[in-house]
Amino acid sequence: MKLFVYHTPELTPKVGFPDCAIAVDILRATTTISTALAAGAEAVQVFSDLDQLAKTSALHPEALRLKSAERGGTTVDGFDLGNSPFEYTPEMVKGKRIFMSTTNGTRALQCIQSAPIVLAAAMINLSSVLAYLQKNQPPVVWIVASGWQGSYSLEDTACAGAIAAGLDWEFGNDEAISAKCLYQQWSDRLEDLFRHATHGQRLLKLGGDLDIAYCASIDKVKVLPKQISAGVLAAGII
Ligand code: 3SL
Repeated sequence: MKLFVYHTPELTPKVGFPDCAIAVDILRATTTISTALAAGAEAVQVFSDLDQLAKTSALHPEALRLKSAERGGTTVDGFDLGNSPFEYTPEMVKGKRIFMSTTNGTRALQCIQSAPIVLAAAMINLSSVLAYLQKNQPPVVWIVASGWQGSYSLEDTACAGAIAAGLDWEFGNDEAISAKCLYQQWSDRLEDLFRHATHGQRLLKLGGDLDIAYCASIDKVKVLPKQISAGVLAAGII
């Protein structure tokens, strides 16, 4: 089994998809998607484009849909939800489909949606992702970090490293080795690391202190966000 890590969607190869591709956007999209599915959302459907989101969600029964959009860390006007995982309570999301667009995370998911297996990983569902990979042993796995508007992000790489550290697999590229080293260096201080990161700093300015603590916590939920059709993630079997 071989593990590759890519720091941004832009750095991810556009051809030759792996057996399994995993999107990571710790702050906060993949943490929020995991939270929503663990809280009983029917599915999360991701979009990079807000007009497309509006058109597709309009075809879904109104009582069973929620529209969620974040840009620059804040909720987009006119949407039901932003990107804080604390908004995705069972009372709010149970049985609903969430039509979601975020600055970077949903772009990472869209960039890998042609892979045969697509997962979303976060620290809060780390063991679920590891259990799936250990059980199914996909020969080639890519972890695609969302980064921030095309540049590297510390927190996504740390999560990629946590996955690498939990598997005894061959490394496919240097990024995978460095991600594992980063995680091992900070594994007992992940919340501190996330607060140092540029996106952590941005979220702190927006009042996201509790979000960072939650996003840094390991195994809060037992859920595996898995793509069931292009861009649609539901809770998969672990
Ligand atoms: O970039 C993203 O997709 C978001 O997760 C960013 S934020 O944490 O909601 O600001």
